Amino acid sequence: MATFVKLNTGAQMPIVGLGTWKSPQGKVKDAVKAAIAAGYRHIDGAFIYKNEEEVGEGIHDMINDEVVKREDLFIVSKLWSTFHAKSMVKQACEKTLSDLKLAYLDLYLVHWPMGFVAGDEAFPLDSDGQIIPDDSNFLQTWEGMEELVDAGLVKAIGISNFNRDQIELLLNKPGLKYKPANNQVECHPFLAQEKLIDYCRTNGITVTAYSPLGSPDRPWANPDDPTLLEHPDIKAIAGKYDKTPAQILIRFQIQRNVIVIPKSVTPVRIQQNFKVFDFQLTEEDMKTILGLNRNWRGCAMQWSDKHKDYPFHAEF
Ligand code: NAP
Ligand code: SBI
Repeated sequence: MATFVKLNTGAQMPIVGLGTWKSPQGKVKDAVKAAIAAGYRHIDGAFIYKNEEEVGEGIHDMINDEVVKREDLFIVSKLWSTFHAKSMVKQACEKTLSDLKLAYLDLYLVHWPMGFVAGDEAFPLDSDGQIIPDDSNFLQTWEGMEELVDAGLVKAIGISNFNRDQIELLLNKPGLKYKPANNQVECHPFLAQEKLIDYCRTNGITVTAYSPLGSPDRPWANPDDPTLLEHPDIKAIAGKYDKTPAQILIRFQIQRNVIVIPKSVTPVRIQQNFKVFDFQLTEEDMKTILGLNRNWRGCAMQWSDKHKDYPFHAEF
């Protein structure tokens, strides 16, 4: 039986969702359908993944086949960084809604705290290979996000890749109308995020763990990088429960009440990654897993590390 995490809006967010970054067109529609058939009710997407039309087709096929109702799904998308000007937020959200063919999103996140110069380039780079910033700041962007709630386009708004100081700035914004409901950050045993999770929780902000399996298909993976799915401690715990390493990594987040969004386009893995509600890790297992932390990031966005709002210079 799947479980939910309650947002500060009162809505219930399914604790396991399907990730869709790198899920190619031609495969992502079937992945979404396989996920909904397996019991997933939460799909994580973004404009930048360039596959929202097909994600929408998968959702609509399942609604039309009466497998699920729209109101029982929890659909997440994200505002890309080239749309941070307050005047651009609504059009960006409307593009996502039109691609998905939905009337509303359950949760819309500011994908990164950094604004990039607006234009056709999603990653506008200067001659040194660094991101060209815009002149926005995320407090203005947030006002645009708040307007989406008032216009009924989104049920809840949140943030992604924000560090503690950035969240604090947002929470202390004069005239703040809606607090962020969720912060989506990279999180897995090599980047356990205990301090950031604690801070978010204290402030009523739920946390979603992205790249929960260590993102083995990230485009910049290096053969020397550590691999979570093959770590001997994770494999040993998996053996003890007759589960797979991926199931252990997903269950680890569920037991900390952290929402988790493993990506797969492989039907048997999609099914397997949802079979995580029929066993429980012991406190000792949880401690062993937390002991693997090494502050390693798979998604460091190094090409924007000179941006004034780059989030990962801070400790957390
Ligand atoms: P991930 O979910 O950690 O890993 C995905 C990889 O693991 C794929 O190669 C997948 O292969 C493989 N995999 C899935 N299930 C498996 C299993 N049971 N056994 C073995 N391998 C398995 O990586 P991610 O895509 O980076 O993160 C998940 C989602 O988080 C993304 O898709 C996206 O929705 C979100 N995300 C958000 C941000 C952000 O900035 N907010 C950044 C990164 C990710 P196959 O697909 O080939 O099966
Ligand atoms: C992309 F579509 C392209 C690059 C890229 O790098 C950072 C991580 C990220 C992102 O911003 N959100 C993701 O899910 N992956 C990404 C996405």
